[in-house]
Amino acid sequence: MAEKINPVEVLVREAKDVYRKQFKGEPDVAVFAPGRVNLIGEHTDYNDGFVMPMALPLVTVIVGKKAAGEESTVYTTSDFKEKQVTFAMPNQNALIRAIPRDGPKWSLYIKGVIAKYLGGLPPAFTAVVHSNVPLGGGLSSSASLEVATYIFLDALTGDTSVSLTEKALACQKAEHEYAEMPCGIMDQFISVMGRQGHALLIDCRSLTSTLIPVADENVVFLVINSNVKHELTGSEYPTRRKQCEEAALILKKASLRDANLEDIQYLQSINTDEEIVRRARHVITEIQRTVEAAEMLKQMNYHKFGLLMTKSHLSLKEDYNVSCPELDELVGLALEVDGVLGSRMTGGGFGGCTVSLVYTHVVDKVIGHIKKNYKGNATFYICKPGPGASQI
Ligand code: GAF
Repeated sequence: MAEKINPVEVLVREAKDVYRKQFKGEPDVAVFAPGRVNLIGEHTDYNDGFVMPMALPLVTVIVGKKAAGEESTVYTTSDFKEKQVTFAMPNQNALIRAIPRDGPKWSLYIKGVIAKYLGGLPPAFTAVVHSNVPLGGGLSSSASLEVATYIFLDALTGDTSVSLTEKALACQKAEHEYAEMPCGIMDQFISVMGRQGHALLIDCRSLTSTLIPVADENVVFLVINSNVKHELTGSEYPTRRKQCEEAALILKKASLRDANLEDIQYLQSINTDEEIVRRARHVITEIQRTVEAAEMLKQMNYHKFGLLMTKSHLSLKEDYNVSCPELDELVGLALEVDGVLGSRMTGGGFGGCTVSLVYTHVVDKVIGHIKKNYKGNATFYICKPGPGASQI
């Protein structure tokens, strides 16, 4: 009843078939980069806090090869109106390595990464992009496209000089400047650094991370796509970032990472805008929950881990106001089933997915219960942590 997730090899085979049709040749490079589900630590990355995502077995694949001349052509198998773009590559003589920010939105992620690539001047190429990460579903389809592009360029240039962290930062810059989304570092970082069978606790201040095994067959993470996307994400995300910066400024802290619960009392005592106080309270408590949750996962204390997930959802709903009726409904329905240890929205919010920690033996029951009662049309993914991006 859950979606069947095709292995990377199948996606690569499909992408190669499309390439042969589109470009009448044989691609000689194939790469993939995963989407992610964030288990806990939401809206904390741009506050220098902790996050704990895992890489998904849902991935973006790019196949292709170098092309003669100075123009690259990319074809996407995703269901977009404009499926193919051709654009001039930056050339040796260009003072600034910029590519015009035009064309369909999906192409901006690719152009942005070419512009921010750190491994030398990339050659022109032809490529096919093929992905099974649901678009706009809060599972980082865009970061997986950026990171896949970066790894694809590495394969073309042969560069090995750039660290994984620098690659993630370059992809984040691409998203800031080309997609104009002021995201944190979580999505690009996990797509680059993910490890099979592990969640990753990321310290978004020091950009260091700790792998935590998730290998117990008795539990699974069930990702449920609400299949709704409210158009608020674009405008509300930068607003949340500004509100957090405002709270930190009032508290004279470098970021909310440095604040604690006493600071919330202080904000209240000086009559700070009530919304700002709630935003700060979410971030401060979420950072604490994430650190505690990492410890619980290490100890395989799923009961406490699940409770922290559910608390995280409530905080995102009540204090951060980034949930929506569909996500609340999915979390509520999941928690009605015995054997569901915790449930929360995941990603930026206003639609997209929830993630629930579920005993393996009840997962079909949870899916059945939600199919029967959810007012919308949900999609289900039973997810084990997959590997980070690489060439195949
Ligand atoms: C989006 C952003 F891209 C991430 O950086 C992160 O802030 C997330 O929303 C919320 O936790 O996915």
